[in-house]
Amino acid sequence: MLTRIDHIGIACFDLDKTVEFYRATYGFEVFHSEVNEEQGVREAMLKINGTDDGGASYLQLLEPTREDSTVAKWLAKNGEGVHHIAFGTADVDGEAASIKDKGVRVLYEEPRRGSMGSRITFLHPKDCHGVLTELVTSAPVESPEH
Ligand code: CMX
Ligand code: CO
Repeated sequence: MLTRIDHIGIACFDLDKTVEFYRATYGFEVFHSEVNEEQGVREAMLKINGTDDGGASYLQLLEPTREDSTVAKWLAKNGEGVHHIAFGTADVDGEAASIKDKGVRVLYEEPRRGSMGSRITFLHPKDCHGVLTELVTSAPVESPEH
């Protein structure tokens, strides 16, 4: 089951300036930031709200780290804007398999590493009415140390 909008991915040329726009305009703060070399992005996650499945919904601001990355290619063609949407699920493997059975191309054989230790895969935008769609299973929340 897909149980939340996990995030909306927004491609930008300058991550720091875009983070500042979201802070100054809406008051959203950076919840987490990291570089994902495999995906070729530097990213900031802005937490918007918690969700009733125990997860949360974020904006994911993405700046490319190299010219051959998917986001750099997309920015060169389209300019800044909404790049993908991501649905959250407790079972990314099962969801990817059942969506694949429906004839939608799943881009990865096995889920890869996403933000904050999550496991992610993508569905081809041409099979999803023009929307690049990501599936996410968040990393388990670590229990506080006693
Ligand atoms: N949204 C909608 N359509 C898109 C798209 C997007 N983000 N990216 C590409 N397309 C469309 C293009 O417009 C193009 O359509 P036309 O043929 O009609 O012009 C078609 O898909 C092929 O595009 P392309 O520019 O040739 O790009 P590629 O086929 O090389 O790559 C894709 C497209 C989806 C396979 C690639 O972007 C990909 O593997 N994406 C998944 C990984 C990713 O996006 N990582 C960054 C985010 C990481 C994260 O969220 O953590
Ligand atoms: Co994403």
